[in-house]
Amino acid sequence: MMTFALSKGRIFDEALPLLKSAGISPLESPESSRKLILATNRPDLRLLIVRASDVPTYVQYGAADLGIAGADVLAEQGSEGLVQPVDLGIARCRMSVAVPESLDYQAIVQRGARIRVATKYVQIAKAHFAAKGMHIDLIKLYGSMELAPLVGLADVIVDLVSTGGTLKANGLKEVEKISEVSARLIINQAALKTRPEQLRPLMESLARAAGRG
Ligand code: PRT
Ligand code: MG
Repeated sequence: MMTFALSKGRIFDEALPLLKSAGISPLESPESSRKLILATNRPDLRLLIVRASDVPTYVQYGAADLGIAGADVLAEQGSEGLVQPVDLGIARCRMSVAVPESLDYQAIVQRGARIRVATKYVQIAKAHFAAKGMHIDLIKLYGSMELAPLVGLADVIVDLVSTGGTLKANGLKEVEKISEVSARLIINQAALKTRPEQLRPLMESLARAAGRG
């Protein structure tokens, strides 16, 4: 049996066509079912539905053999014990710095002022501002980062942007792109070593489905 971890919402929705072209169909949808383990048309493959940020953990500990995780999650949490053989090219967005429309970010950078940064991505933000030689105070949030600058909790945020609609709706602007983000296939390194005959064909058919085989 192979166990495949993924999150519902955008990752599941965009992974579904790839799974289909790799010959995998879940027997139920995670949106309509409350089950967290979903059977598929393949008796040797089941899906685990977990939080997006928990996918690497399930795969690292071997509770799942493989999974799909955003590059943002992997960069933030590390990827020890994982191989990342395929960029699936789905759930694309970018990690960016954003500030209120009225704020002159470049002037603040040039002045070398200390800024307050609100984000869910503490490690990514630390590395980004350290590389720029900027001194920051980090405020860890778990969501709705866009609110923080509007109420004086922070000067800037680090968050994912895709259409830019959320920033715009909240009077914010993107001032720096930190990285491009897309979802990756991740596989437990030990499982791939001990059961290559099981995991490699699945990995290869997903790579082909993603146009990367
Ligand atoms: O919701 P939960 O706490 O369970 O976890 P999650 O929010 O991490 O999960 P989910 O399903 O929302 O996101 C899963 C993955 O999708 C992320 O880890 C990213 O790799 C990827 N992804 C792609 C995105 C976006 N695009 C995205 N736009 N994740 C989040 N967003 C959010 C962003 O944080 C911001 O609030 O959408 C908003 C911006 O969107 P635009 O279109 O208004 O710019
Ligand atoms: Mg979310």
